[in-house]
Amino acid sequence: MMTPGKLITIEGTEGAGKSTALQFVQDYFVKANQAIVITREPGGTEIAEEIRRVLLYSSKTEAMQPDTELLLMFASRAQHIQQCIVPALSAGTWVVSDRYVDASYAYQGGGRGIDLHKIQTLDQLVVGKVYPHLTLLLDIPVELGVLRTEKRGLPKDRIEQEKKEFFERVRQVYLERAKHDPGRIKIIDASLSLAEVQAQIRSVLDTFMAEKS
Ligand code: T5A
Repeated sequence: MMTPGKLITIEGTEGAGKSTALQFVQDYFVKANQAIVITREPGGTEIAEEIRRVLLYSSKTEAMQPDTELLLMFASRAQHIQQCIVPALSAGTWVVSDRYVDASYAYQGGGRGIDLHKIQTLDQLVVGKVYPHLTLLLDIPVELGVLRTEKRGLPKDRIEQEKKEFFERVRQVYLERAKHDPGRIKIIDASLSLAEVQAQIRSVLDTFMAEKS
């Protein structure tokens, strides 16, 4: 019987360097001859990407309600899991996702202040057992992350326009989740130089690969 693939997720606050880390992780697995699918949330399939556009770039002037945001995140996740993640894992392919369910706890729970039980209910309903085997949490002081995104000079999406306090709460929830699940969530100090960040990621992946083989 085919050995199911592993699900690896990358998380962090804005400008922590997830996209940059993702490229490194992809190169790592190519060198290791490990077949992977790279994906992201919200998004990752055609329909989930449509939901992403509503979530991040809707041009409507009315404010999106926190519950709407939460449900759309999980709607896009349901599509992503069933259309992309589960088929890949079942075929023995590893999946690396730029954000996943921890982001809903951090952003909708921490940032927006939505009750934890609501998120847990959706988590059980939508994610169930399709939980990451490994999560790289790129941790960075909020101000430094913002500075990095500003340097990049791209327009801000709806969530990126939130205040510093919002992202402080997001960061705290991520760190709390890492504290409660240290076996899965590995904190990477993302405030360091690119080479140092990559060295930390390599070390975590080396350990993960050794444990899985
Ligand atoms: N969301 C998502 C929720 O609210 N709930 C959910 O459930 C989910 C799944 C998605 C948004 O949706 C929210 C969270 C987000 O707000 P996204 O596509 O994940 O958005 O994008 P962002 O989080 O906004 O990510 P960014 O693209 O802004 O930042 P990255 O990818 O973390 O950062 P990156 O790699 O582009 O790096 C930023 C800059 O820093 C430089 C890079 O070159 C780049 O210019 N950099 C470094 N500079 C110095 N030293 C280093 N070590 C560096 N690493 C990178």
